[in-house]
Order: sequence, then C-alpha cells, then structure tokens
Amino acid sequence: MLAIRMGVLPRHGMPIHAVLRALTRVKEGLPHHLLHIIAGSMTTVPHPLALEAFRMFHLYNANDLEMFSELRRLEEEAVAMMGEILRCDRGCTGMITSGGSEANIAALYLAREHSLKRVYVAPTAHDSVLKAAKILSLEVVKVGITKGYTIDVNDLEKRCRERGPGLIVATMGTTGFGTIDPIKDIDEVARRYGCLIHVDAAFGGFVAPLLYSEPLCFELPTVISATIDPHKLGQVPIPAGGLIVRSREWFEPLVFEAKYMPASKQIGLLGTRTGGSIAATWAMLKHMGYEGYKKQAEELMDRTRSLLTLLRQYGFTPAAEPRVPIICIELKNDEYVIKSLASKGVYLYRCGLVPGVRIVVMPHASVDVLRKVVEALVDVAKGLRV
Ligand code: 0PR
Repeated sequence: MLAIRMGVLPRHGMPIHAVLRALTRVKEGLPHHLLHIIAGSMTTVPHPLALEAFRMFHLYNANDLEMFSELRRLEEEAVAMMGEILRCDRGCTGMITSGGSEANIAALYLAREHSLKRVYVAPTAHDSVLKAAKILSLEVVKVGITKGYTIDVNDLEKRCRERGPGLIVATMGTTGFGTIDPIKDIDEVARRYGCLIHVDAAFGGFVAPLLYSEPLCFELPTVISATIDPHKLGQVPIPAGGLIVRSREWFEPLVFEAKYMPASKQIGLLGTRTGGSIAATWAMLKHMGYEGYKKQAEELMDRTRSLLTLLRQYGFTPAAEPRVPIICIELKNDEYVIKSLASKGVYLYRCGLVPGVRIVVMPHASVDVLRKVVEALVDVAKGLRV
C-alpha cells in the first residue's frame, strides 16, 4: 500500500459546488474593478467580445504552427494591425506574448542575438527591461532623465559616445509618470552612434500614436522593435502583450527548433501558449478599428485633463505633465496614503521613482470614479497634515 501523507490536496475530490463556493469566497475578498475604485492599475474590464473570442480559442496551442496554422495567420494579422497603429506600413512581423514583460525580454534577446549586447536604460523604463538585461547578461548603461521625467538626450548622447553601439529603450508612456521619451531626438543619437531603439509602448501604444502627429515609432529608421499590450488599453483579457518587429530577419532568432512538433519549430520564449490571447486581440482590433481606439484615447485624455484640473484645485501637483492617461501626484508618505486609501476601497499604486501615488485613467475609471478618488485623496491628505 502506498503511504501518502495528504496536506491540502483532498484525498477524494470535492464536489464542483463546494469548489466553486470556496473560490467565490476568495473572489469576494478581492477588490473588483466595477465595485471598488481601482484607479492605479493598468488592468480594466475586458470587452465581452474579447472574452468570447478568448473562450472560443483558449484550447488551441498557438505554438503548434502546423495543426493550428490558422492561429498563426490570425496572429500575423493582429500583429500587422498593431504595427499599423505603431506606424509600420509594411514588413513588420512579431507575435502576441503573455504581456509587456515577455515582449521586452524577447526584444532585448533579439538585440543580443543580432550582436547588440549593451542596453541603454533610463530609470523611468519599466522594471522588466532591467529584468531582461539581467536574464540575458547584457551590459546596462544607465541614462539620465530630465526634470520632466523623460530621457535626457544630451546625457544619452554622451553615454553612447563613451560606450558605443547598443539598444536604446525608449518608453512611449512611462509606467510611473505617463510621459513619452523624445523618440525623434533619440533616433538622431542612435543613427550617429550605431544604436537601434526598442520602443516600450506597452501602455502608450493604444494612445499616443492615435493622438500625436510627431514621429513616435516605426517611421523612425532606428526603431527596430516595439512592445504594445492589448491587455492594457486594448480591452483584451490577461494574458496578452504584443511584440512588433521591423523585419522577418530581425525576428528570426525567436523561431526555435522543436523537433517533436509537427512544424519542427516554435516561436517565442514560451512553449505552449493559448490561442485565446491571439483571437481576443484580433477580435478587438477588428471591432474597434483605428477610429474606435482613437476615440477611446481621446476620451481617456479628456478625463485625465479634467482630473488634473480637479487635483490642482485641491493643491495636488503632478510630478510631470502626462501625455498618456497616467498621473503621478508627489506625496511624501506614499505607503501610508496607499494603505489609507485602500481601507476606503480606493486602490492606487505608487509612482515608483519618486514618493507619490499613481492614478491610471483606464476605460472603467469614469468621471464619477475619478471624483471619488480625489475626495478620498483630499481626506487622507488632511490626516497627513495633522
Ligand atoms: N512596460 C511598461 C511601460 C509597463 O508599464 C508595464 C507594466 C510593462 C512593460 C510590463 O507589462 P506586463 O505587466 O504585462 O508584463 N506595468 C504595469 C503597471 O506598473 C504592470 C501591472 C499591471 C502591475 C497591473 C500591477 C497591475 O495590477 O501597472
């Protein structure tokens, strides 16, 4: 007789209703986007169409490139649509990833495989960039930022001159401040010193190129890859990120041999990956179209501007002028503020680089919700002054 010591695994299975009851209890303990005030996270309630598309395709492994080759076709079309948003008019390829971190890791891996073993990173870049550099043993060159929380191009130029060719990570929509790095100026520096640029538009990709006419991404010759996340402002359920790459040749190192697979190859850093993310992303891009996402971006920025006005009326100043719907309000005791707000059912994040709280104006954050955020902030800040 096999002697098995049981811990949390039930010896005999629980009935479905009991399992669901237990899960419901856990779920009820979590803040909900529509019942609470989640105004600091980059997640939002997915569109019902995206959920339906995810459900339809979640069973299929997108990395079986032969049996489910139609999924790769959908993926390539989704990538082409996001490429168009990022101003790549032809030739771009890429893939749907699990999120921005995987896309950034894959982008830095591609650079390394194409002999760029050095990465220029500003402190405003997302943590996943340093994570990627660590995993890939890349040399990290830290780049300074301006008072407006964007890359300091003069400092970048100095560092490129000193260190030589590498991959520069520019952010279109910084995680903590909602700022956009001066990508056009960075492109000029990159050209002068033999560098290429990865644009992290994980958050800002569904906003900035739809609102601003300045060169921001693939229309600049040194931009080689970009991250854009459908599970942030694409209204697609988690997990869905996007890696867009300028050419098939640059993407090639992400095609790995997998002898046991019918196609003898797999793409990306993962193995099995759900077709659900691809279908959900494809569905939303087709449903929203360029104008749909543009309208969403305009509405979110309108709300962001009204929120800024309200915050300023109450004496809160943003750390930087946001260009995508993220606001950082500098506040000294941010840990206390975040905890006090959470006890009132208002969930914000810290800005990260400076002490302060971050508000993200996601589609579910209505004007009414944002007014409540300000009221709660005013209340908590009163306590701070005592
Ligand atoms: N690049 C940028 C500019 C980001 O802001 C993020 C995520 C990433 C890459 C990485 O994306 P994934 O998280 O999809 O891998 N920034 C989010 C944020 O700071 C991450 C997040 C999302 C954290 C939801 C908490 C949360 O509830 O908000």
